[in-house]
Amino acid sequence: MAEGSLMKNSTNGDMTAADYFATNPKPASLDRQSTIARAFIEQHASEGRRVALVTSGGTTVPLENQTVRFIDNFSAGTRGATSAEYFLEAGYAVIFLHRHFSLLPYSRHYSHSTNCFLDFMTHNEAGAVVVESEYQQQMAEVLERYKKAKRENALLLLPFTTVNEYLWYLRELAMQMRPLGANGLFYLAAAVSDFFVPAERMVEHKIQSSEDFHQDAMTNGQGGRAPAAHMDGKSLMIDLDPVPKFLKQLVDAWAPQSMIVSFKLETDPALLAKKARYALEKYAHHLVIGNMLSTRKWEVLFVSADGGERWIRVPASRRTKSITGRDGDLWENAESREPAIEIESWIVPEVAKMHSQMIEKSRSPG
Ligand code: PAZ
Repeated sequence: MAEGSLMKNSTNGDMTAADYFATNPKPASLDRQSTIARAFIEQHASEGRRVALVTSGGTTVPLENQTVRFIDNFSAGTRGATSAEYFLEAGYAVIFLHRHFSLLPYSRHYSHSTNCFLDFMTHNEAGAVVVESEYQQQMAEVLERYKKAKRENALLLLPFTTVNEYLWYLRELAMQMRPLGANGLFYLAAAVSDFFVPAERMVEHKIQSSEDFHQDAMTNGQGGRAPAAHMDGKSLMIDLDPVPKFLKQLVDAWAPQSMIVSFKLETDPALLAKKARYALEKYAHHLVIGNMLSTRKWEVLFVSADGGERWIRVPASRRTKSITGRDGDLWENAESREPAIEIESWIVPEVAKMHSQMIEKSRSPG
């Protein structure tokens, strides 16, 4: 997460998952969305289809209850949205739990930050708006895959914004997916904050920066503990609590029969393999996919109990695709530079293969 230097990790004891849900509010939309998810899962379970829960994008950490300010992170949802398409292609039904307004499967091809979707359109001679001829074929292919997913009701989009919404949704969906048994897959690509402001420490109103309008820190908070954010002179002080480790709960209690794939993001290459191994041992799930912030679009590290460690890498010659915009400008920014091969087209079939092996094993125990 990208909380920056104001963040301070509170060390006031570990909160359990049960404490978390007892003290942080359930999202207003959860029950309605849960009913929709149940019907979706039942449909696919009855057809014997595998269901993947793909999480995508970054969670926010609101600093105020009536939220003006929040902490965010870099994730655009590229990994999740791209992977979701490849899971659909591999025959999965996909629940896409994503950050509201982050990239979505299929539409992601046209919502790139440096190319407006209108750049793909033009007027024909009769004045009707049509797709530019140079984009016709690619758009027809994407459209066909999108329509197929819709026809088969194979893609369910569920949005979250805050880390609290994410955690409530994750637990609820894990419970709903239990009847799928080994046919369920969790592919946790979202960038989830490790720190948060618990409800009891959240101030109600916008934090006032002017010393003339400082609230009394203790009276503006909700409960007995000091508010997580307050002004100290001209400085904003933020004191965040650790988010309880939900992966353990997911593996042991919420989805014990499903395949669980987590992602590990690092910026220091010396730490990546070590931290991925650590996560695998600590949570005892099936696969950790490690990636570096700067190279995540062309290399990932698979760490699993059965397969050990292995890199999947797009060859150097296929790491950049020159994308020329309509006005001839070349996208040079590293974030917008897209490899000629989407690495998710290799990641997802590998994950699906491991999932097949796991399902096979679950059918013939011992
Ligand atoms: O969304 P994106 O494509 O820009 O980035 C993907 C990612 C780096 C967030 C994902 O691959 C990942 O590593 N997620 C887990 C992050 C973490 O909590 O360690």
